[in-house]
Amino acid sequence: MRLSNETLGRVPATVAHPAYDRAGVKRGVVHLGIGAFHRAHQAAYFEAALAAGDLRWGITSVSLRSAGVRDQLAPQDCLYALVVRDGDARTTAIVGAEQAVLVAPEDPQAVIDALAHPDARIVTLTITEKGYKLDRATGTLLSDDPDVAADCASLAAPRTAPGFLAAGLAARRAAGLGPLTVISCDNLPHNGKLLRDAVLAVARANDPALADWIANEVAFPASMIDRIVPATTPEDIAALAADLGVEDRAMVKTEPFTQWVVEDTFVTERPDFSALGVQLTKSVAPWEDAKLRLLNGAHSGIAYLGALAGDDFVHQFVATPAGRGFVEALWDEAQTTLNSPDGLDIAAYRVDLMGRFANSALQHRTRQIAMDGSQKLPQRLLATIAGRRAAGQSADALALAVAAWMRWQSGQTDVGERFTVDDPAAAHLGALSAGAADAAERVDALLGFFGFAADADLRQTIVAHLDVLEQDGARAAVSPYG
Ligand code: NAI
Ligand code: CS2
Repeated sequence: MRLSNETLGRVPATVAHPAYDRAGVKRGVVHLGIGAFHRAHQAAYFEAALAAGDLRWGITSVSLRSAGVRDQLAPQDCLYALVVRDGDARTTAIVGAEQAVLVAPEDPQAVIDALAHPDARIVTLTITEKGYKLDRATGTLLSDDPDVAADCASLAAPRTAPGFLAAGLAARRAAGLGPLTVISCDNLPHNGKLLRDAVLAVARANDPALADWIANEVAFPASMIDRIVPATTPEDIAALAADLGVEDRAMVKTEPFTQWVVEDTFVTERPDFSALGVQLTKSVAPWEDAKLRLLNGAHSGIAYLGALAGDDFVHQFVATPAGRGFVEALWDEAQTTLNSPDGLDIAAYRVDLMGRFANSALQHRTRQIAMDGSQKLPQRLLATIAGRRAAGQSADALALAVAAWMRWQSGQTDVGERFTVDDPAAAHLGALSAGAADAAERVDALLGFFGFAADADLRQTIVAHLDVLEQDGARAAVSPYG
C-alpha cells in the first residue's frame, strides 16, 4: 500500500504531516529539476511557510528529463517523507508542499503555463552544474549543444532550463503578468548571474525585446544552499515502509543541518523567509566561497580518494586518522583564501562539518559525489589552488585532491575494479588520460582541459601525487596526513 491522501491516516501519529488545507494551497513556486535535494531543502522551507498558515507557497515541480520522480510522486498525491538521520536518531515528517510534477519532454507547454500562471512568484532550480549549458571559461552558451541550438532557434517547445525560463517569462510578458524571482540552488559560484546570463542569451537569440524586458524586470538572486542529501536507496525505502506502515517511493533522507543564504534582490512577494530561517543578505559570494571551498572541496577530495581506495561512503573515509588529517590539511589550505562572511566562525564551521561528514546514518556514497568532476573542480579546488599560489602559498592537500580526480579518469579503482566515469566530459577526459605516456603528461593534459596554468612547483606537486596514486594507490597517498 502506497502513501497517499487516503492512507495518510495509517501513518503513526508520531510522524508529522500537513495540518494545513492542501486543497486551498496556491502554487506560488515553480521548481525546475526535482531531484532529492529539492525535496529535502527548498520544499522543506516552503512546507514550513504553508504550516505557518501562508498558503501561497505550494510548488509545481518540473522534471526536465525523465519521468522517474513524477512516477514516484503522482500515485502518492505528491506526498513524501523527509527523513532526518543523525547517528541512531531518526525524525520523519510527511511533506505536502508539492502540488504536481510535470515532465517537460512529455508536455513542454504545461511547463510554460506553470511559469506563466498568475499565482507564480518564485522559481527555484536544482538542475546540476551541467544544466546551465554554459561554457564556464567564457560564460557564453554552449553553442555546439543541440538543445541550446534548438532553444535559440525557437521557444515553442523548449528543451533546456534557460529555454523554459525564457519561454515562461515571454508568456508572462505577453499576458501582462508581473516578473518572477528566479533562484538558482545549484553549487556554482555566482549562480544567480550565471543563470541570468544563460536566460538572457537564449531570450536574445529569439527576441531582443524579451531579453531587455527580462534584464529590467526579473530578479536572479544568488543563493548558497547547504544540506547533505544522499540519493535514496531501495534499502531506505524498505526501512521507511517498515516504520510508516505504507510504502513511500519518493522519500528522501538527509541530515539535521540546513542552510539557505539568498541575495536580497526579490522583485516579487516571498514567504517570511527570515521567520523560516533563510538568511537574506546583500552579498552571497563570501558564503558561497566558504561552502564550495570547505565543504564541497573536501567532499570531492574524499570522493575520489575514498572511492579509489574502496571506501563506499564518506563517513568511512573520515573514520581513519589519515582521512581526517587529509581533510583538515585541505581546510587549512582553503581557509586562507576566504573572506570569512560576517556571522561565520570558520573554526566552529569546520568542527561541525567534520561531524556532518562522520554521520554514518547518511550512507553518502563517494561515487555519487565523484560524478561530474569536470563541472565541479574549478570552483571546489582549482580556484582555491590559484588563490594559494597567487599568495605565494603551497597547496599540497588540494593538489592531492586534484591528482585523485585525474587518477579517477582511468576508470579503475586501486584494486583494478573497472567503473564508468559519470561525467558529461568523460569520453574526452578518458582519451586525454589514456593518451598520456606518464603521470607528468597526464597532469599537463588534464589541467589543460580546464585551461588551468600551473606554475612549475605546483605542477611538480600534482605529478608527485599522481605518481604515488598510480603506483601505490590512494591509501598510500593519504597516509602521510595521518
Ligand atoms: P538528483 O540526481 O536527485 O537530481 C538531479 C536533478 O537534476 C534531476 O531533476 C535531473 O533530471 C536534473 N538534471 C540532471 N542533469 C540535467 C541537465 N543536464 N539539465 C537539466 N536538468 C538536469 O540530484 P540532487 O541531489 O537533487 O542534486 C541536484 C543538484 O542540487 C546538485 O547538482 C547540486 O548543484 C545541488 N545541491 C545538491 C545537494 C545534495 O546534497 N544532494 C546539496 C546542495 C546543492
Ligand atoms: C556534494 C554536494 O554531490 C556533491 O558533489 O559535494 O552535493 C553536497 O552534498 C552538498 O553541496 C551539501 O550541501
